[in-house]
Amino acid sequence: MASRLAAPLSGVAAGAVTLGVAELTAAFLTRVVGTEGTPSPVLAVGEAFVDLTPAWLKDLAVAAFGTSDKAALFVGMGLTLTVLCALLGELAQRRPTPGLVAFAVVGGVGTAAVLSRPGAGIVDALPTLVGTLAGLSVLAWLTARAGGEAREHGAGPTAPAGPTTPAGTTRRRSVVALGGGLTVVGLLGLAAGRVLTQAQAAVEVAREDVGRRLARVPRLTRRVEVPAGADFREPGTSTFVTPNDSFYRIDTALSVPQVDPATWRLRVHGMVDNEVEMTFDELLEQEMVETLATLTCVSNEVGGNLVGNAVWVGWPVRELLARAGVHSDADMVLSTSEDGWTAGTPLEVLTDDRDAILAVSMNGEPLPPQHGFPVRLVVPGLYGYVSATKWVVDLLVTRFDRDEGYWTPRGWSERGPVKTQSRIDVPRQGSDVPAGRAVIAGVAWDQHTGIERVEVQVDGGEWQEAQLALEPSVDAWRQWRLVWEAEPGEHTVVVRATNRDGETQTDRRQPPAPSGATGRHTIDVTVT
Ligand SMILES: Nc1nc2c(c(=O)[nH]1)N[C@H]1C(S)=C(S)[C@@H](COP(=O)(O)O)O[C@H]1N2
Ligand SMILES: [Mo]
Repeated sequence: MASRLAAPLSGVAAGAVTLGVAELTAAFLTRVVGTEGTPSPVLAVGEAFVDLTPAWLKDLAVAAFGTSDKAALFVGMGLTLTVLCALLGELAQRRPTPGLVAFAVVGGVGTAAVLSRPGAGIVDALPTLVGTLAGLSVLAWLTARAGGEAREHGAGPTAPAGPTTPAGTTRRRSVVALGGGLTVVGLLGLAAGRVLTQAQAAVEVAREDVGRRLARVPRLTRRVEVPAGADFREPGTSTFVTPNDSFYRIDTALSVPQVDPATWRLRVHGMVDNEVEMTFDELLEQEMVETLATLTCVSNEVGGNLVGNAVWVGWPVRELLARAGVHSDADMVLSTSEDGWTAGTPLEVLTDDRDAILAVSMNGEPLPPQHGFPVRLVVPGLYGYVSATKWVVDLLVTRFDRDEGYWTPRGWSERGPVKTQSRIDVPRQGSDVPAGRAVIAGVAWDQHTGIERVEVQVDGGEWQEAQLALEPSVDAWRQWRLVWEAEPGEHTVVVRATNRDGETQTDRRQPPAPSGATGRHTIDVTVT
């Protein structure tokens, strides 16, 4: 009796493994890679089915199942798929090749559903393809095990363990056990994948809601106006404000933390008079400021692109610390993210007059999930690793001799003030430049000190002062440009910046570790 189940169960196991592998891969795509479409075949097939359902049938379903119409849809899909897979298992047992082909066709239908979804790209098809391949292997393996060999050898007296022999029965029983086990594993994968993707979808909805609420933030004291003169718009250079989707991303999170603003809390504790706990709603009621700040990673190489400039909206951390009442012997705030990462920031930069903020918005929209939604720290003048905690949930007021941030025991400096830097954006390193009038341009930064002068040197000659763009904030980078009469031949171009304290960036080359790279960005170009 049990052995009768071998064939249908092989098909069902193959189906379950297909969906399990597909949903886990889909969760990886949505949460780690961040694709735009609907890479989940279960969701895509469900959505496509709803799209193809005539209106009257939809109305009927809603009338019959009410708000459970979606659950009913998925139950219906589940039953249909189970029956279909069982039949495919039977088919594969009798005629392996047509069985496997038919299974692949069903996988193809799932792939088509995924590709039919809005915003779908070719990568979105990957989970269904990988899943189908896994399912095909399971089907081929179980089918062969259950009796394929016997068929190949013919069921004569010499045939090893044919369908009717006792050995064949034993083997089919083992297929039932394996099939059952694989079905359970596949379904668990499916459930895990759905849970992971669902959290992401819920946060996307929450983020849209935050966007609507931010549009009417009641008390925004200062609004940033970026003057046109801050951006030379020189072709090939970075824009003054870095768009969110091209803003560099650095963090230790394998999958982007999904933090629901409704349950988000920020706790302030440690060396304070009163512990404070704050909800997201309470945070939005505070007097917000809008700031311009350039964020830099300590790992940025000279000339590198781990730097970006954005308009942020947030609440000054000093206000929150004042509310908590910081003890006079404290000198550090250890901020912790939802996923347990920490940064140790000197108390003084959080309490002086600079705009160190609990940011809720980046370039006019709620923080993108990968940049810390719903709340992150932005502290002008420090590298990100000691200040810019994304998904921040906890501020511990403490001392440097008691606590340390994530990167400190891993060989990076305890403190991370940014170093004066400048970068040549055009021409590119190694490029060909037509002879005649050319423009050399780029950016320079020394957050919270500001840039006073940028100079360019060609082939070891005189340092020539570059033209500077407007500087709407000393917390932001500054664009520069220089017109150059390029003469044919090989040329070396070097840039150096001087900050508003009159200090010129050093030419001494140092690697990023342990406290940020130094040296001057140098490029070689060929003028033709
Ligand atoms: N939670 C968390 N926040 C973090 C990090 C991290 O690993 N985890 N990395 C920091 C580092 S090293 C940098 S440079 C900035 C980068 O911020 P961005 O990804 O928004 O550009 O985030 C900081 N905040
Ligand atoms: Mo960083």
